[in-house]
Amino acid sequence: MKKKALITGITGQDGSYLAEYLLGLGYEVHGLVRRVALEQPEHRLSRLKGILKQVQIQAANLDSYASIFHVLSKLQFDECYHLAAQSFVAESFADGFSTMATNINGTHYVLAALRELQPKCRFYFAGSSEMFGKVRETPQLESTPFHPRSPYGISKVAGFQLTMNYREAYGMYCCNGILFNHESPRRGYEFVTRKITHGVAQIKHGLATELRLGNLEAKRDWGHARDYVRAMHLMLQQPSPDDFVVATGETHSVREFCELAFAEAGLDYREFVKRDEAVYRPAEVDLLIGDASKARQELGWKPTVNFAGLIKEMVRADVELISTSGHREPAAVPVG
Ligand code: GDR
Repeated sequence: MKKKALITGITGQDGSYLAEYLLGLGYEVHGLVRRVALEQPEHRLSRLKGILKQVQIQAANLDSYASIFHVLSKLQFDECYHLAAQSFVAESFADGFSTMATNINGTHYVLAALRELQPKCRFYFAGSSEMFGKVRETPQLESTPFHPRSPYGISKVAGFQLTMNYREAYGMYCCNGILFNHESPRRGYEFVTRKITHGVAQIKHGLATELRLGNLEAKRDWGHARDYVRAMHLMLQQPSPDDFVVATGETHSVREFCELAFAEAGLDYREFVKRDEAVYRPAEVDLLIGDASKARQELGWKPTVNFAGLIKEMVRADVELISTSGHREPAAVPVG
């Protein structure tokens, strides 16, 4: 019998890589997609274009318990990967209420509907290194206390606690991944890595003359999304549920990312990067670096792409994208 998986957020970067990975393992893959997204399939489902015929799309909205309940009452799943969220930290400062509502209630609705209808389904929650925020120790690991610095970080702490509570209160198999930043050519244009690699490609093709960025000194532990979805799957294959940090164990500044990304295109970032006060955050997370020893030991997981390899892949993909499509503007409105 084929295993059946449900992915919320299947249209996003992680959802698309995870769907491909699970299909490769022989899973039947279903994805929850908002009905409005189905009205613009070329744009909203673009990351799934290679596998659209193999995945089954279910219309539901994270803001509606009834719509989630409806999908879970029709189909039985072995595994549920809850990736859907408002995931842009800067936007969570602009509208904390909707970030909180979607991220906290959405997680609660999925957990509550699973408990009611299929408590044996294994559940993965996409926790985040943003939960560590103003870090209490370095590097950060599973036992590091949380100190979130944004409404987004707070919403992820709440989702993490809900997931833990369903595990402890109802004996459900619920896991939290604490994923550090993970990127790829499929990253949304609003995140700093893609904003930089897309900016480099535009400058290289003569379509832009500068790139406006905020805090260049922030440091992140950046891995490749394709590596990180393997860890999500591994978490749900263990004898008992647990929480795991997923990270590379290396940290680099936004400035270093710029330096390597521009150099990949034969450019010097100092000539093009301009400071933009508007993109600074009211409260910043200055330094993140993860210790994924537990995932390495207990899951047998390790990353395969390093910082330089990630940047090279992203810059080449963006330069190529503009050459082949004449693509002048990001597919999404760039904010932040
Ligand atoms: P982050 O990712 O907030 O770490 O969360 P992001 O790429 O948005 O920011 C990383 C750092 O870069 C600095 N920065 C800028 N950021 C953006 N977006 N745009 C800019 O112009 C810019 N200039 C400097 C930021 O201040 C920040 O310090 C990501 C998201 O994917 C979350 O959903 C996820 O949970 C965490 O990673 C792990």
